Amino acid sequence: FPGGLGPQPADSLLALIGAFRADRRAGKIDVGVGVYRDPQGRTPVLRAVKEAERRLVAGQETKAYLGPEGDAGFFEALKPIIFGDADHGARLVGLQTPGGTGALRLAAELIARFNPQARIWVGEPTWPNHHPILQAAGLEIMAYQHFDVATQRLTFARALDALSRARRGDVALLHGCCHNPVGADFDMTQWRELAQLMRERGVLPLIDLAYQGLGRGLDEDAAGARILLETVGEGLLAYSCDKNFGLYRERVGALYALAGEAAAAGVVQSNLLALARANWSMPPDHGAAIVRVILSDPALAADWRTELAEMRDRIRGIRALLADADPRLAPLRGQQGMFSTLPLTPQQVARLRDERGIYMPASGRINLAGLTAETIPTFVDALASLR
Ligand code: PLP
Ligand code: TYF
Repeated sequence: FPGGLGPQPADSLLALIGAFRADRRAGKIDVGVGVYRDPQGRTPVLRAVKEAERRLVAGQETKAYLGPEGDAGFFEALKPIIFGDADHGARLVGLQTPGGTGALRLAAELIARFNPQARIWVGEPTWPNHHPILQAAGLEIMAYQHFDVATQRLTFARALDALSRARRGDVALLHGCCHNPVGADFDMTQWRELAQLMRERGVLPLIDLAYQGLGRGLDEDAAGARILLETVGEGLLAYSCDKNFGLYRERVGALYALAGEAAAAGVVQSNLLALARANWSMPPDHGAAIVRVILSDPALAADWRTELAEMRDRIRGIRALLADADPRLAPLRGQQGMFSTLPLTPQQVARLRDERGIYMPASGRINLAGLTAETIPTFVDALASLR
């Protein structure tokens, strides 16, 4: 191999999976990698998913290629969930992708194609994979502060300030809901203000919607994305079904592109298909087929919504218990989704792991679904012991 290769750091979140498994202490607590867990600590396959899989095994007649766009029925079936009543007609195009990650990567490559000078504005902190994905496509990242961990407050003025410095043709990456890693979402007034500013400045939204339904509800969690697309009139939306359908390893996602006019949408679509072919040719089928089967059967879809609501309610319950247990954790009540980031130093995070068997990334991010009513007192006590 050429000598230019240097070793690369492991993914800090995925590395926690192995470290936690290797720990033999009873009572260890995993608030690391972001998968939903039930009160028994399991990440179960949803009932509707099991049933859809049964139907697929029994009824699927071919495994022949589908094409770079993937499962068109899946792509269509998600539209009302994501976009609600809005009918964008031929202005809305896109394709199935390998997870939300694949959608983000394709979006970044599309941006680099249509505007090589585009800079992408990213609120910090953000999901650790955002930077490498965007950089891999050659985009220049413009970072600004989204949230202050010490005070647990959104720094909305900084977002407005950043976007008012954006150039026409720049892009803003925004978490649609359940911000990873800080749990702090914009309210509707803030979404409208951001959307208006982006419209005025000619800044294109790239919305990362990876947790729809795990915050306040399916429609509520898409409200910000809908406002942005409605107001700006154009945008990209990278979607993941891996959390809200519990399909993680099946890699189920989609990229939606809303163009100003149908003719432009057609050109965008041909570029997306070309980019997909050059990356993965076609996305994996199984997970998207599961989602299509669920959403095209009202009874299965209703059962999925029920289980999704159970997951959401459990996470909200954990937030309330933590907020009640210690006044310093009170801000967590108003945050959304699986994650919050606690104001801990990497040394304190290491102490929690070594002394108490509590696992989280060095950033202090916690996955609230890793806690239960039974483990919360232990967890809160361990936090208190640090001070
Ligand atoms: N975006 C965010 C904010 C995420 O947390 C994740 C998590 O994995 C993704 C995108 C990617 O989702 P997927 O696992 O479907 O690739
Ligand atoms: O942030 C998380 O924990 C989830 C899961 O490379 C994840 O988004 C973490 C790292 C990664 C892929 C998925």
